[in-house]
Amino acid sequence: MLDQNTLDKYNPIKNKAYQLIDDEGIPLSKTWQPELSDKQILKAYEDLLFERTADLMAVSYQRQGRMFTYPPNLGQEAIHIAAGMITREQDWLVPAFRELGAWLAKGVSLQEIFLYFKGNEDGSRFQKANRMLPVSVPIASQLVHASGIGYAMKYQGEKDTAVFAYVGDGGTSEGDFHEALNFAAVWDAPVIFIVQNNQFAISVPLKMQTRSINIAVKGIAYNIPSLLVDGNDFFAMHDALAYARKHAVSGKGPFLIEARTFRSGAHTTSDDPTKYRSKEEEEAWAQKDPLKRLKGYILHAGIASFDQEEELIAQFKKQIDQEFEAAEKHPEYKLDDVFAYMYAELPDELKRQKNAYENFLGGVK
Ligand SMILES: Cc1ncc(C[n+]2csc(CCOP(=O)(O)OP(=O)(O)O)c2C)c(N)n1
Ligand SMILES: [Mg+2]
Repeated sequence: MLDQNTLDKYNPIKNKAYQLIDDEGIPLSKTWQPELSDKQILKAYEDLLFERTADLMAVSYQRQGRMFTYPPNLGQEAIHIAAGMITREQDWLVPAFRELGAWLAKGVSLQEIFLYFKGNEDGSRFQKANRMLPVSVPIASQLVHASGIGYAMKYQGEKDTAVFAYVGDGGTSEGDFHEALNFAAVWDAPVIFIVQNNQFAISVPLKMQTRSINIAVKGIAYNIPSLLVDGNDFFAMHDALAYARKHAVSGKGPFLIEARTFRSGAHTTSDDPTKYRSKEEEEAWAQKDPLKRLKGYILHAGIASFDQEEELIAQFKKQIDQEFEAAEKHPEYKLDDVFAYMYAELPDELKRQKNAYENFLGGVK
């Protein structure tokens, strides 16, 4: 488990990422032992594999014209599975839009996720997930909500409750990021800011996003304990998040984790990354793939042999297909619903927009 000494050793100003296993999954220290049981580690691996399978299938549903859009999670799964294991029922999850495994762990169904990306707002009406906000597309806007929720939890005297708030590297250039950090720090709000630094904001590389040596140093400026972590190292992420939650719920205020990772897929299904990044860069990061590394550790530690992996993937695919088919059978929402809930009587301008849209759809409601 992380401690203050380790935090000092990894002061973000030193620009060294906290890491426990190498690219092959071999522990960097001979004396290090995971704090998780073999069973928990294997479960984490299967969750990671499930997220990857569902994510790849989501891209293929979109390619088949069965879903409008989708932001791939490929390569970032260790962050989501580790965070899912640390997040408790009573904790809040404040998402951006690229944390699939963390949403599933909170109790969101794949059917809801597919509905959302099919453009049906029922996908945001989570039936089981407790204390989770809907996906936030306006970049970084969710962070001010997260700090507000953290403040409210503290004000209401809720114990043992933290807010897990996600943002991308690009989002750290938004004013909302800085306002949220400042507010949470000043009010000791129990917020864990998880910055998924996947090296790109659509086509803008990190070096054009900031002159800071990393993103974690920005937390230090607000006097928020902050740690740069190898986001493709499941164990390092689990350790950092466990520490961050302990810190937040102890009343010491927020914590920031910069999870250094790589968006191995496209930004969304409307993007073509070959236009702005090189094969070499993609291949270098493929060596650090989180699934490959966790599998390497499991083999090295003799926990499992993976003889049944193909069967497991086939079973996952069947389950994912069933969820997608259920989303396809879900009633479509009506155009009226888009306009219905804000006003008792629709203002003229919205009447005009609704009319124009009805005409555009050729009278289809
Ligand atoms: C306020 C705002 N500006 C611009 C956009 C368009 N946009 C959508 S995603 C994105 C890039 C986000 O990059 P990052 O924060 O690194 O997250 P990532 O997509 O890499 O996970 C932009 C600019 C938006 N959704 N909201
Ligand atoms: Mg990014």
